[in-house]
Amino acid sequence: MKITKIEAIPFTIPYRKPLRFASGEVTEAEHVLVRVHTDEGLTGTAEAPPRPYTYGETQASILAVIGTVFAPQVTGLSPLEREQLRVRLDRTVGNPTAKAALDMAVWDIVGQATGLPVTELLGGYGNRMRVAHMVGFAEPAEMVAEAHRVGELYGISTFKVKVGRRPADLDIAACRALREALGPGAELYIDGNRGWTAAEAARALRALADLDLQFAEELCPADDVLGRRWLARQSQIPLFADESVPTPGDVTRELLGGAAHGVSIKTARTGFTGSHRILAQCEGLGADVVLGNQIDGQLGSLCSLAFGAAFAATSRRAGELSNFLDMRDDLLAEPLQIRDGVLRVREAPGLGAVIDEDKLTYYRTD
Ligand code: MUC
Ligand code: MG
Repeated sequence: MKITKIEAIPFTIPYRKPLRFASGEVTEAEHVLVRVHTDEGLTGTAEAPPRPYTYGETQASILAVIGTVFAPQVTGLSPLEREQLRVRLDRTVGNPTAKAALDMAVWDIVGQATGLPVTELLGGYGNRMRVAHMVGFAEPAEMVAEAHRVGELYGISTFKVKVGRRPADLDIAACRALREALGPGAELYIDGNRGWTAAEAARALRALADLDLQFAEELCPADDVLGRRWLARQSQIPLFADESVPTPGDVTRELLGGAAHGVSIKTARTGFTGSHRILAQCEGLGADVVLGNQIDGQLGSLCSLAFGAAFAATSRRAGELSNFLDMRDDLLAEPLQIRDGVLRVREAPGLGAVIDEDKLTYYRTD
């Protein structure tokens, strides 16, 4: 089987309510649908979410790099030549979500060709993930109302609280209000998206010390090399690296440099192939992991779920799999359903992603 054509289709779906965090905000999903076609009639599907404030990619840059650089390099390869695919894509630096979407679409083809779900091909550990929900910036009472709503509707009891505002007092008040409202049974952790200096983060962590937070993600920028190490040495809870670890080399630097204790693995950033490598790297170094979310739509969340459920380490914690709930609509013909705080892997071969072609026609912007 040979790859014959790559399609990169821009689409825009509005959000019900914006998601706000320290490095930016999302008001509409301006993503790119990636389709990899083969000479045997199989088509692999994935999506790339542009995050200019995290990786420098835009919708236009993803279309350009796939259309002009990656498609010519990849066309003609067999979908089984995934290491060739990786090596060819890595001739270009950066562009993580464009590369990841191609990698995942190719895995989708391999699953369809073998008649097996991607989760089974990757690791086959389980068939479900507990779901964690991200609570974006708002007044504390609104953040509590959001957590209650999501808890009641979907049975979710793990929340990632966005922090990193200045001064930190509003975030501290929000975390305190969430803990009081949700009680001791809820799992809470925070994500600063690089919003604080190490000194601000240290003060905030002291003020939050009695809230039983599970861990804290990316409180200050990766370039604050000494500050992050200083913070990690004194923190009473583990510090997780997210946007500072787009590559295995970055993971090594953050973990061995003593700036982080754990890593957020995002399939939107490292695909299935790269995410598996980073997971093995973390296990080898004895570092914790969490399955993160790049503010994915349902297709991206389906990919995260397929990966997260495939391995014991990513299944241990709740995975961030609910950002799509903020979108007004989606491209998947059969929507993802979170029940009792859990998402179940599809049993279909590959990813089990069927695109609603009418919706694609409506939301595509090319
Ligand atoms: C997250 O975990 O940080 C927000 C920015 C980004 O790069 O990802 C999201 C969620
Ligand atoms: Mg993060």
